[in-house]
Amino acid sequence: MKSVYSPRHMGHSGNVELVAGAIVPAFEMPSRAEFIHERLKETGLGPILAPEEHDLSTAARVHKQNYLDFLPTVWDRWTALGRDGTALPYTWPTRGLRQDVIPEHLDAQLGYYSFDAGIGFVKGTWDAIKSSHDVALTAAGLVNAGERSAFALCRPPGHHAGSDFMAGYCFINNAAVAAQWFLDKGAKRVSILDVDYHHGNGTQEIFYRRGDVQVINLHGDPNDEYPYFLGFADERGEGAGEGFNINYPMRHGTGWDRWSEALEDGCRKLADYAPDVVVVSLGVDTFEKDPISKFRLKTEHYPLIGARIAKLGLPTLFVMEGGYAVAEIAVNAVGVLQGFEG
Ligand code: SP5
Ligand code: ZN
Repeated sequence: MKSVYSPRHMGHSGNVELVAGAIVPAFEMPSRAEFIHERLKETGLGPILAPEEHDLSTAARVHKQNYLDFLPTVWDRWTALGRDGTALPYTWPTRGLRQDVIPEHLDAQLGYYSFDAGIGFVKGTWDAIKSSHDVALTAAGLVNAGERSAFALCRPPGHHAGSDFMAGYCFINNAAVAAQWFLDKGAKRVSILDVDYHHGNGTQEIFYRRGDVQVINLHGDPNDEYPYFLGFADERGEGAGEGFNINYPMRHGTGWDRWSEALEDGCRKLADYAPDVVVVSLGVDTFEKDPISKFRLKTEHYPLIGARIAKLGLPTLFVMEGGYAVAEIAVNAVGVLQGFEG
């Protein structure tokens, strides 16, 4: 399997996030992608390619233009206010506040375009976001050109980012952009299978009213877990999208037996939909030792995930999402890919 990787993710480093009342170094850090990159080389999974530049025209079909225009401005505007450190929001427009007016001040825009404080910007953040987007589309191009599969080693991840908001370490929704790109290249239907520990709320929101993208999510029950406000089993899509959004929320402590049943059911529904291509939002924060998650998958289970996805017999793009037990995520993420290869 070919992979796509860019060292430009590394400029997105040294940022902080708000966890349990404390500002701490962000769990989403450069070593995550570096460990996976090393593991790809070590295992000889296949060639590792550099991304080609892509413009944001496909991204603009799943994100709002004003949101895409905002992202590259954040760091320069933050420093123009005489600040350094990490650019983070501190106020959000909830019910009862104006949401129809796009505010002017950077602090207000940071809140307007996010729903949490897990999206810290530093100097290299926009360049990393853009490179991650390019990595996803370059890997999508490999699949479109006839490869059975490809791996987009995206960092930052994407699945919490919605049409006009960032959250949970995510800015551009790489998997959603890739799915849209496949459709624009002639695919009639695309399935997104999201196996990250957290619900892919952004992906769900983007495609909720559409029938051309099926979205299947296996994740921590929002009663227990971030993002809390979406990801319940009764969210099935609306209008043309009715029935094409499928959620498998699972409680803290879920292990392979229960999780793999959900994967099996999701894969059956995916096969029934008969998409032209599958995009896997590949998070490995389901791992028992993940520092921010509460499922109990073991290293031996990750190749089984890949093998089940391979059984679908469909062209497959793997897009990296979460996973935070830094050294082990590499073995687990590449384990999924090795299991796919058989
Ligand atoms: C892409 C992705 O996996 N994003 C995850 C964002 C999770 N943000 C909420 C983190 C809450 C951490 N709380 C656990 C405390 C650990 N001591
Ligand atoms: Zn996650």
